[in-house]
Amino acid sequence: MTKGALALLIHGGTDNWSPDRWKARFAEVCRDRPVVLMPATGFDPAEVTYAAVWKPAPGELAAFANLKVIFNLGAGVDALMADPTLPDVPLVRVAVDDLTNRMMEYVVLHVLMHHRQELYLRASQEAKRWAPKYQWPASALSVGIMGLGTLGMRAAEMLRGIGFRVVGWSRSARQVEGVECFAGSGELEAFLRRTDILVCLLPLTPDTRGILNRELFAKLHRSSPLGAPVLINAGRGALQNEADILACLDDGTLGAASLDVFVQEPLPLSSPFWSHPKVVLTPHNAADTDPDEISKYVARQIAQLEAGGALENVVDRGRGY
Ligand code: NDP
Ligand code: OXD
Repeated sequence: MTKGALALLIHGGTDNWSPDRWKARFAEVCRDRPVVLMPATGFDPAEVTYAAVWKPAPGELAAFANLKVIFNLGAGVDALMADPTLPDVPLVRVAVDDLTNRMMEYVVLHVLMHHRQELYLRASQEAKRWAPKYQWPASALSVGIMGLGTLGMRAAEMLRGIGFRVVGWSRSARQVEGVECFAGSGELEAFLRRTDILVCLLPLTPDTRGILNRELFAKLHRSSPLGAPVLINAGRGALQNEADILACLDDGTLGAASLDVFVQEPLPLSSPFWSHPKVVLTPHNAADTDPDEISKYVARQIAQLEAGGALENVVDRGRGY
């Protein structure tokens, strides 16, 4: 008996979202079932039991009447949650070491970049200026991680290993060795007061949209060797109020920012972020989703489910992540 088809719906645009590459990978790891790259003709949508997706168009998934599971090919499910016609079947997100470690690399790179005064040093080199400044140790700074989930936990562990003081904030209370943990809106201010470098790894939900704003930046710790607190956002662009970030960089409420995500992506050419001297900008590539790793992860979960096991990393739709 032919197994139910897996439909691939990928609207990404960048290199690692090449639909043909994903199709080739899935055809290899799901040899026992048809893999259909959408849009396609000449097949019956009722034969689709699994969908593997990245930013499908709203309504696209509703065409599959016998869908059993949706596999989001990234960690963040905000684009899917915005689709009011999203079929009411389990929605699985990515949580794999490959992606987690890529994000850890990004966070460590950017925390170290600000800690080691790289913006100042590159500007000095540009100006051929030999002007060393005192370099404090990592233990002089406290890194605050918003979102102590799969990605935040790994980053926290690594930063602690380097010697930074690490504090974390999540929705529910957590206990992490060596990390001072805060939870919920009631403890947000206490968390911010202890934070010199703020790393945002939150999912985008109705509760977190716009959370990175002036009111929040004003509560960050202000008397570290950095002079002013630093923001690093690799969560989602809509977590941040971009006008507030620019104004806070300009008036010194923030000392610098590393931004991987933006309200509008690709970032419009007219954005002041492109040339802002206090901004280190990357094009939403903090942690790429690797087709080899993720297709294997999806195929493993399907095999597990069909053998009577449970799905892993199922999104709680009530929470939105
Ligand atoms: P997880 O679901 O594992 O973790 C989310 C964390 O955020 C949890 O600790 C959760 O709290 C916390 N959280 C959620 N809502 C709130 C809230 N209202 N108040 C306080 N804390 C909250 O997600 P991941 O770590 O896997 O991924 C995080 C995000 O990173 C993704 O959603 C995505 O947007 C982004 N991302 C960006 C990438 C990039 O390349 N820039 C790549 C991959 C992901 P609790 O522990 O209590 O549940
Ligand atoms: C993700 C992303 O959510 O790539 O995985 O942003």
